Amino acid sequence: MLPRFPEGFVWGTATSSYQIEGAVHEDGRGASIWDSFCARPGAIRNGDTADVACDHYHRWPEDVALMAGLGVNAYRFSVAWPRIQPEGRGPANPKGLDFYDRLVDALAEHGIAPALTLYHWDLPQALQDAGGWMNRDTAHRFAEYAGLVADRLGDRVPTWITLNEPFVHMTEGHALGVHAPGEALLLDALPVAHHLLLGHGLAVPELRGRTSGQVLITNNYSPVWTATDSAADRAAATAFDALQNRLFTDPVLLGRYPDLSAYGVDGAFPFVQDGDMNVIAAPLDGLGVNYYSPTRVAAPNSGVQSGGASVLSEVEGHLDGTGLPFEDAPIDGYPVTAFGWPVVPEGLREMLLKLRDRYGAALPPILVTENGCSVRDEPGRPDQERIDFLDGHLRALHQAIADGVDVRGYFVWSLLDNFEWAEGYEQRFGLVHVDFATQRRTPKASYHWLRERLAEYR
Ligand code: GCO
Repeated sequence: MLPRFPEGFVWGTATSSYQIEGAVHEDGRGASIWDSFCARPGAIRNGDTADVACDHYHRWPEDVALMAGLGVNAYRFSVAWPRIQPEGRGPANPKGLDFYDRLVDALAEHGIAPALTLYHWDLPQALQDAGGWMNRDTAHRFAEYAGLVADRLGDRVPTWITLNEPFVHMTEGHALGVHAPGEALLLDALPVAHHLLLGHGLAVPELRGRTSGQVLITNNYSPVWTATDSAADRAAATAFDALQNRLFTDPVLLGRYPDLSAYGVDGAFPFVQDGDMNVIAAPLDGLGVNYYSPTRVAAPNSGVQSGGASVLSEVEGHLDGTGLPFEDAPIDGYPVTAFGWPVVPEGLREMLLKLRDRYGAALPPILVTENGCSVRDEPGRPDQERIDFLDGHLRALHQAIADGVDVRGYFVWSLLDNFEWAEGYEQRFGLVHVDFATQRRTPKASYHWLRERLAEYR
């Protein structure tokens, strides 16, 4: 048995449009930066694309039935901007909105509350061609898009998440180039951070005018550990923490950027215009926390190496020679996922306590909007690693709540095995196995384990 969670706790699963929908040319959908990135030779492992993915665009009734069978009371999904505005601007494509309209109504029939993410990285290619998030105008295009979606769905969606993980989108997509749009700008990508935040801030009033639902932003948070207790390593950890955990949180909760002097950024960014920070700090109803693993860093050129695993493993090779004020120091002594990420349930509690202590009264209620693990799933072999992962993290979450952190819900990443970005279909995060050759869905042992736990709460 798991410990009892507060009355009314939200239990959900999470997905994203590009990772599950497929149907990339259907019903007027325009090209996204991920369609373009997948076409780059060598960009995606095994040359995989999300042209079909989980074929959720056609199989969504079956997937809603899987959620209902699991017993969740919420479902976090994202809307594909290129389905709503194929060129990123102008009137909405009715067929694009119709898809999400049907999905939202089907969820309601099963008592499943939608948690809608407006942007999970699939920018219309036409906007990228006009500069993408390096172009300040994209922030205004995002606000327009948010209004069109809320016009149609505002009456039936109680939870709105503007952006998913802008930190990952900025760093992996624009600084290192290992995600779409494949820009390797390093610190010249900082305008992307500001324009993503500005888009968030401009979208909030567009939502407020069209929905009574709660509005959040979602970041992925990682407690930052040091390789040693040296002053140099502690400075490296402070610098990395400013990037990963503060760059997209301080502005929205405190109205100011964190200290980025370790990155040679002194004073105000030249691309910040008067009034921007007030727009970005539009009051929120909640903060979305994605948690996977802690990060351990050392001072550059410290030579600290170990046989351990790292959440930075996917980009480690791209960090060399960047002149960044930190380097990756792998973590030893913990089980690791198939992705090579250390499994540290206590890190979730540590991060939630850090957020509580760092932001105090400025911290709104929290939704854990993603938590899960990749497992080398084999048909017929129970995914006990995922059961252990979920059990451990839910116990750590329960302890954080007992410590006084106001957490309202938890979403498992992910309902389905899906397209894991540059890793293609190599990494399986689903509670439900997907045979991508046949699209057959098979609930895993973890699906049944979670179903039983949720039944205990009813
Ligand atoms: C992220 C994204 C998800 C990933 C998941 C596993 O956090 O990177 O929100 O799209 O698939 O986190 O990496």
